[in-house]
Amino acid sequence: MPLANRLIKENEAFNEKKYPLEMMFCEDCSFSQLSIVVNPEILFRNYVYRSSISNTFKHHCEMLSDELNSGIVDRGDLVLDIASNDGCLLRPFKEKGNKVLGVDPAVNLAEIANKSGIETLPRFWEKDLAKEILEKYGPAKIVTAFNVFAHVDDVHSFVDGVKILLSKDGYFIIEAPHLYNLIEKIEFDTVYHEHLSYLLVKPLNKLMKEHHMRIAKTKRFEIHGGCIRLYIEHEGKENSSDGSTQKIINEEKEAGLYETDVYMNLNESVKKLKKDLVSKLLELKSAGKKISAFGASAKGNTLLNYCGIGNNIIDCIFDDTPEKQGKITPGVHIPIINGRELMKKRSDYLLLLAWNFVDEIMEKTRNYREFGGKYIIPVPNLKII
Ligand code: JHZ
Repeated sequence: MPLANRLIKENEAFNEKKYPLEMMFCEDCSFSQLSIVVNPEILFRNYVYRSSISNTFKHHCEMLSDELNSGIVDRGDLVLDIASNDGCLLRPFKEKGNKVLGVDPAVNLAEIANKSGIETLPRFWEKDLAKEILEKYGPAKIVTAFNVFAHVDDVHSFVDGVKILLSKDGYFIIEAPHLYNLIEKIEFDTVYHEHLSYLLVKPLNKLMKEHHMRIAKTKRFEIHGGCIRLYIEHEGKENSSDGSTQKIINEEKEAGLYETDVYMNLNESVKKLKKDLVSKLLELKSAGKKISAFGASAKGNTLLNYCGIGNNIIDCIFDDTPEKQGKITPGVHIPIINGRELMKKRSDYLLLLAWNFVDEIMEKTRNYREFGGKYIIPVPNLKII
């Protein structure tokens, strides 16, 4: 498979690099990981994904800042976000008077964030950086790691870095896709080289214990296809556990996620999804329908490449991200164009490659719908609206 976020120019298509993509499951600790690690310098130094494009995600971040500013963080406390992207998560904290600092290896995104007033260091998270920040800014009351923990190869060193910077009474808050949802909703397309780990609470609980930290609370959210948010504290802190973590571990066990069978069954569901989707698209195409897609998401590129859906079926992909427009997708080479062009292209069907934002996208493309446009939702089961 090619790299999911490696969008290219037409003239770069001839020497595209591909890598094996295999998900492995550990029968001892129930941790799932990819079999290979692509150099993070290649994946993350220049990053095309912008968190702020989605209003749903912006709102999600505002809710977190409201929650933490009602009794946990005070004005002037430091909130540090790892993989802070364009500053989307930190912005509402800054507006409430918290001190904020972002860390993100993507030089292009750090520049955007800095220009918009969110101080951001263009660095990978590591222990030495934690020490530097501690010296310059003091301890952080909150360290957030949203949609990044699954991207990390050495999770031990990542947690060690957080321990250095996190104040004694602070929270380290991880939010990441939950393997529970991936299996339940056949979200196989969220498997790509950036996502090295597929997370369950049980192995994370073990990891935190090894580092003398405790998952005090765990919440589940619908965003991005379903994720877990962990509130982690130092073991020495007054215990604020509320039982939610054990409850979710029990749910994972009941769903059979600590056994191999569900993973083997997933293989069969994915093959069926591919067969149903491809035959529907071919049927529409032979009936003379014009099909485009919406959202040049990373997961969309797993879906398109695995199903072999190319430019012969999908004319173009609409996307509001300036960094993505004018490029072609990896592997199957479909052109990405500005979402504003949607009405001009007169498509009959839109394949939603960002099915996790179906409500927001349908709302934003109301005109298309009112003119009779239809949507194809590929995951978990083919649905046409
Ligand atoms: P979206 C990203 O995955 C990358 P992706 C990353 N690896 C990760 O872990 C997950 O997020 C959580 C566009 N769009 O969010 C924007 C519009 O154009 O599903 C994106 O290109 N207009 C860090 O890439 C794409 O769709 C809109 O109104 O799979 C959505 O990508 C909306 C809502 C989206 O994540």
